[in-house]
Amino acid sequence: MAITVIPRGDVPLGQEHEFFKFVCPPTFGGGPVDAQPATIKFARKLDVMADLPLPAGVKTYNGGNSLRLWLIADPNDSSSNGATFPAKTIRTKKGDVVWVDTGFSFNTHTIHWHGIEPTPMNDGVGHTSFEVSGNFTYQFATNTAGTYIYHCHKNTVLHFIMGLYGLFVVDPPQGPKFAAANAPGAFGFDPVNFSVPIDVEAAWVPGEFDSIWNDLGHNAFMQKCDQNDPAGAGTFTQNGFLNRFRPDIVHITGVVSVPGNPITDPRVSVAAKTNQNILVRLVHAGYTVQEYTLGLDATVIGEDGHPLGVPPFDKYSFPFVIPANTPFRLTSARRYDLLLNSPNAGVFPFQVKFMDWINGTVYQTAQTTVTVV
Ligand SMILES: [Cu+2]
Repeated sequence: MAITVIPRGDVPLGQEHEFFKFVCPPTFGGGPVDAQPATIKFARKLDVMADLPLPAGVKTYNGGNSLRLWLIADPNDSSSNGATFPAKTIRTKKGDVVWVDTGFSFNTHTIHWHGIEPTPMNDGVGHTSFEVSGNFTYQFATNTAGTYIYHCHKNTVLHFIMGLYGLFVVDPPQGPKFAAANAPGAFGFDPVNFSVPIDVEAAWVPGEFDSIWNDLGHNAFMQKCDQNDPAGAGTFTQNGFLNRFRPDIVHITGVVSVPGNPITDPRVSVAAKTNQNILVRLVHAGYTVQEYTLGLDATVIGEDGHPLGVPPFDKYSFPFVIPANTPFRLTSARRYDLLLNSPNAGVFPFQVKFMDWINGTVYQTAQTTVTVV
């Protein structure tokens, strides 16, 4: 398949300064900036290369049977190098001060803590702070219970799609068997702590690959970084095709979908009993518009890392119900915390349509199920 290289547009005269922040992030490393005592510590390592085998019936654009991924590993986990896709979930409690000792063994990278809102020095957005070479200890507080993601933010469109991301969960103070929620009269709601108990927890993280991108190097199409000519044409992102995203392989939580076959892998399909509280953390990890349809009523109790209707913001939001079989959509990096509870046994389908973000073309559809017995 021929790839059309898209020429970079000219920077309009007089607007050069608006692009200055995208010029040449410096590199930096070391311990935490303005260190505070940590209440919890993690370690992560970037990037570990691994091949994701493709199931029968799925191939790359040139007939390959696997995708080369760049992964975030946990160096303290000896199983399979600690490298998984998506990366291992980081889990803290509301009120924690978190240190993440991060080592970068290849190229430069960052980790962006999406939605957690650390200080700029700790937020891993290279173009507003620095890219890390060697190692850096990120430090931040997790003050709001909810669902987040962490991901590399260097040459972001490419490094994200190549696999450099994972889930980040902030539990309410009572711990991981609870979700922050405002649900009077339902789900075993605790009006003192504004929480509900969780019997079964799952994560649906639908994402996409454009397998043509799989052949690219870490710095593909990045600017040439001439510090002495910050407004020169060569200093901006170069001609390329990272703005031409045509996903040909899709997955839910790292399990590649075979078109027409619902995913049965227990990392994705959900099993519960009648009247149990099921919390599904639905995380959009791609660049399409994703349209979801679930065969059960779902109460959205949290959105983009914020519990709905929970003080101190209870005046401004409230949980809402998405009725069964009603399509709903999310866009890149958005998250819904879905609370399910079925009084009836059954196998309930969940479907994701991956749609072009400009013209709505459906590239693929992935399915899995919630089985209630
Ligand atoms: Cu990276």
